[in-house]
Amino acid sequence: MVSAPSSDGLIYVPPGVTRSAKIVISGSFAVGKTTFVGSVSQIPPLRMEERITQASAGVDDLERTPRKTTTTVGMDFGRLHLSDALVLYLFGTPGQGRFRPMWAGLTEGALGALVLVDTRNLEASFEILALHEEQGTPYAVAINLFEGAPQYDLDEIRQALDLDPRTPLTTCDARDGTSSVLALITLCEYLTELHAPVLEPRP
Ligand SMILES: Nc1nc2c(ncn2[C@@H]2O[C@H](COP(=O)(O)OP(=O)(O)O)[C@@H](O)[C@H]2O)c(=O)[nH]1
Ligand SMILES: [Mg+2]
Repeated sequence: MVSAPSSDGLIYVPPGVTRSAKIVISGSFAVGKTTFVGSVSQIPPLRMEERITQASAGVDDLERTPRKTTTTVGMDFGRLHLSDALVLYLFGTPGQGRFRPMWAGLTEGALGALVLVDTRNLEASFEILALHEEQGTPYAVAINLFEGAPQYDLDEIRQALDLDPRTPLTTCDARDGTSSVLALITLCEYLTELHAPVLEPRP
């Protein structure tokens, strides 16, 4: 079902906005991508969710999130103003491999990606990280903290995911807007560093 923004509230981009960036929220199935986009978006998020049916039994792993009743079959879309002049457009990806053909389009033109990870299923993130590497999309990683999930030192997780030492690694609670915005800021700071002009020392 597609739910579009309602006609009230902050729908249009304010006139002072001069810069925008496309950011992708990615991660494996049921890691909290739709929840994340919903918690940070300042407009009612656009969602393309369908009810999970018997057809996904044995295909989509619902063991860790038994209350999950729908899954993203297109994308999530939200918008967030980081300042009066800068707006972020957030695109949440579907998690399952069968939606991979959509990836190229969804990530095209993205400045970077925030990869959500669940410590109960770290291996499921490998494919997503590899896809970003292949596409050359810079990314930061945020561990979405589920109750009862194993807790590891960030250094251990960095090692397990084989992350580059420069790749930012942080934690968040995707249900909490403030926590999610902090994770996005971690990504944006990294992207700013990547794009900062290298200052040559004066002769
Ligand atoms: N306990 C807990 N549940 C979460 C969190 N983030 C998402 N969920 C729940 O996990 C399920 C999957 O989240 P969803 O956003 O649909 O995952 P997606 O498949 O990555 O889009 C939903 O039932 C959410 O309510 C979190 O940080 N903590
Ligand atoms: Mg989703």
